[in-house]
Amino acid sequence: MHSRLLISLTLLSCPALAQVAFTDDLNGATTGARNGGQFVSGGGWQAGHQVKWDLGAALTEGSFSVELLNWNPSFDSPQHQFDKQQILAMYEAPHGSPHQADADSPKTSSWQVRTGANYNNCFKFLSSPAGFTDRQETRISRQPGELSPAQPHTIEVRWTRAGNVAVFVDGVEGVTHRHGTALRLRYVFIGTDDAPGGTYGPQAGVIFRNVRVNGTTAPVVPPVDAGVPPTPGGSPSRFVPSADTWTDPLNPTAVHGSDGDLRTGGDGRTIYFRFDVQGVGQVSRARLVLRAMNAGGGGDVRRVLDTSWSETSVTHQNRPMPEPSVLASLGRVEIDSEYAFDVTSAVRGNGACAFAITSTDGDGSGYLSRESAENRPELVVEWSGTPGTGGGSAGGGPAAGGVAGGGAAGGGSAGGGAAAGGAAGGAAMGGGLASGGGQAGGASAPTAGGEPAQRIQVKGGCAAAGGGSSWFALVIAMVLVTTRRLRDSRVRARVH
Ligand SMILES: [Ca+2]
Repeated sequence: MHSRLLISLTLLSCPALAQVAFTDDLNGATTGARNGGQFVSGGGWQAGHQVKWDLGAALTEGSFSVELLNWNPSFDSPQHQFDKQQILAMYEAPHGSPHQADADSPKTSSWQVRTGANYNNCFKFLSSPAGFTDRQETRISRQPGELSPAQPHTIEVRWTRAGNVAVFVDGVEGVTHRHGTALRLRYVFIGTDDAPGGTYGPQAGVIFRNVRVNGTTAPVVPPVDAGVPPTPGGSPSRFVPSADTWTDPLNPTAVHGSDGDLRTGGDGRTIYFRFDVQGVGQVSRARLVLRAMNAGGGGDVRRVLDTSWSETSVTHQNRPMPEPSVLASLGRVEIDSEYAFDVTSAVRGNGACAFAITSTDGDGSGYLSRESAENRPELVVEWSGTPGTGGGSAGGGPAAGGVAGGGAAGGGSAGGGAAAGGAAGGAAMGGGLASGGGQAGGASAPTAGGEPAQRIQVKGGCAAAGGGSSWFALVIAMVLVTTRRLRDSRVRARVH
């Protein structure tokens, strides 16, 4: 153990880069997002489903280790309920699926350890810094009974800036893959993978404990300070949050302002954003654009009048309370897809504005934060007229119609019938992503501004808040931008 630790420390010494360390004993609690499974007496977590961690930044060099109890990867093990079963993995992107990593554009890094009756007598190790074209797979065999399920076994993976990645079992090297470029790894998964349709379930009976990740990250994440100047040249102006965080009633004093992802859910987790809008004129439309990092209920967005809070101190106990009225809602969101809440009625001009997202969905959901290296949250403000300096966020009263309705700059009416749009969007989310295939072709349209992604307008438009139910009277706009390119079914078939 000590020799391996020494090797890791030597490997990682690089004074010019930031050190990142992550540990989780999985002893009755986890710092990761646990979805199913259970903790066992004596320490450890057993699938169920999955535990996922976000390291907050991609590691270009590092080591990962985890201890496995009750692990029997022999081909005849009763733990093998299927031909292929997931043990653990790391990904650069927030999804946990090699299928998706292969289809990413630009290509992203991953490694994965999987077992099952298909993999000779032990497990398969897969690594790739750049999708399918650079992936390597090795089936690592051991004699039946050589790995005793009654004993703890340690799986360790080390990757270097030179592009080498190696897997060890109990300190014994299984294989080293040599790639042309270094991996960039950020998200850790144990248990089920996130393949669309749930291709690989967890290996039954394995108990995970003592997860350890050490590493260095290249200085690729730009510093994020308060506010970003508006886009030169006028509308639309795009702002990243000057603050974002989330609060958790299960950890009422926890501060999550530096997290890479923001979480909500039916247990009361609440996401907060604050934007400092500058240099805009007459606002015709404002959208809160977010990248989902796991699937679940998208939630309801409300305005928060208090804009004096700090992401470094907000907790569940001292959180600012949102207004009662819902500005916009999203149904189910899918992983690694982009969504927009229409918040036009709460953005009247320059100044600070804040929002909160809650969800009653037990599954909850999560979005990337401003600390993310890319795909950060944005407030996209369409406006016309002369840029001003005054204004501020929308005052009281649901008088949104007057502001948004005129909307010369694309006022945002969905037209075409919300019912039709909603049906098309539902098909795109459920069918397109769940099947692992492309987007629903009929509903897509080119994105304004020449962005490579496709947008599917589900429903949208602007409406004044009347006296009726806020759920139906207020604006709901939703744009789904999948990052998935249309996939070649041949390539997908080869992934298996
Ligand atoms: Ca933050």
